[in-house]
Amino acid sequence: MPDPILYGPQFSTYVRSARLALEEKGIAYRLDEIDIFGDPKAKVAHLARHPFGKIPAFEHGDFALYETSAIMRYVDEAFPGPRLQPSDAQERARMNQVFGIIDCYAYPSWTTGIIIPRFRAARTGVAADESAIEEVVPRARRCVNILDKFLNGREYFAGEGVSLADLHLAPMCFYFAQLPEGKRLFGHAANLTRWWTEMSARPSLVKTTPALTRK
Ligand SMILES: N[C@@H](CCC(=O)N[C@@H](CS)C(=O)NCC(=O)O)C(=O)O
Repeated sequence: MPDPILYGPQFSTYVRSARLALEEKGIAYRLDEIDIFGDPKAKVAHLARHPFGKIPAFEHGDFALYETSAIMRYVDEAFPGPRLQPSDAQERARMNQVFGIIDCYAYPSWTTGIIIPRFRAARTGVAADESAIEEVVPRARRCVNILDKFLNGREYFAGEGVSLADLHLAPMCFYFAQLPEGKRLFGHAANLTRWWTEMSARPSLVKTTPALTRK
């Protein structure tokens, strides 16, 4: 079987989540940084891999997959290496719950509501819509507080070691913790701050640090 291929630019949080699973398992893979944001032809061609036009997409031989959580679970289950999902049913349920929180509540508030407008403003020089950002802050705060509570008295979100939940959340924290809103909210979340400090030092995170940083 050939090495798996992950499609998507390195700066994408979802692409990085899938990469982190591959890195933590110690799997050789190829990252194909298709430019769906800058190249209209690449965007159209990508629809053959992902009918919703999102990133990442994944291939392992003739097996093709999209949706980050499915890719991460497949990577954990199909390859040797450290297990990234707890065997205990309740711990695994907690991991799955954190996935739901990330995808349904944290991504829309942190990433769509704050990270993307702030980074776009830094790149283009056009001011962000501050009132739109302020409006989303309470939802972003709720996510921070809930995730912080989950880490009360424990090192990782689920199980004894790092799990897919930690690896899915970390890429978003990389961007959010650089921004004024993220700094402010993380300032009231000691568990999440401690967790993020430890996660950001892991070799898999260091190796996949996005080239895109805020000017
Ligand atoms: N449900 C998808 C969401 C992936 C997603 O939203 N990816 C973003 C980048 S981080 C994307 O493709 N954005 C491009 C767009 O929305 O056009 C998954 O879990 O993989």
